[in-house]
Amino acid sequence: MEPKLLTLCMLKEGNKILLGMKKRGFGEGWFNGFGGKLQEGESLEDAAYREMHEESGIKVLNTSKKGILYFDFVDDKEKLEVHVFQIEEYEGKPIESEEMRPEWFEIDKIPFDKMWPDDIHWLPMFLEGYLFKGYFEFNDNHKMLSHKVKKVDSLN
Ligand code: 8OG
Repeated sequence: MEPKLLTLCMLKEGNKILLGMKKRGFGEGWFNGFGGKLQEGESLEDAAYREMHEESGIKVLNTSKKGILYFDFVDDKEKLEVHVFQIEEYEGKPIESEEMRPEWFEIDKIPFDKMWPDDIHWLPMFLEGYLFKGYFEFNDNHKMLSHKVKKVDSLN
């Protein structure tokens, strides 16, 4: 089965990172970056800009892609491919949306215990500026069964 394509936008500024408490749906109750599934005909970049704006009020002006996360949900055989973008330039201030409550965190106070369990394996690489690819297996209860993350020279 073809993986579903999703985006994830991370906004880091100085020693802070903007995360959102997901108020509903997939990942509810956890902090995360901002993003979601591609709509019909959308590019990854288009989807990243749209989702960031819808979920946080931030208007993205420029991004760079930093990583790809591959998820295999072994129980229902669903596969996800999440493209992780760093926001390089933006306008506006974060505002709460129906889906997300944004909050700035200091880098050394990232609430990994309230985030997807794979994040602790790749977010530090992102924060250090590396390009990375991650491979994860999950079961239906959002339990991580295996993980592998590597630094890469290119994302192609
Ligand atoms: O459209 P929806 O809100 O369901 O999109 C899910 C968002 O969550 C999307 O931005 C991709 C992101 N996401 C996953 N799995 C994981 C994960 O394991 N860790 C993180 N940090 N984000 C994830 O779908």
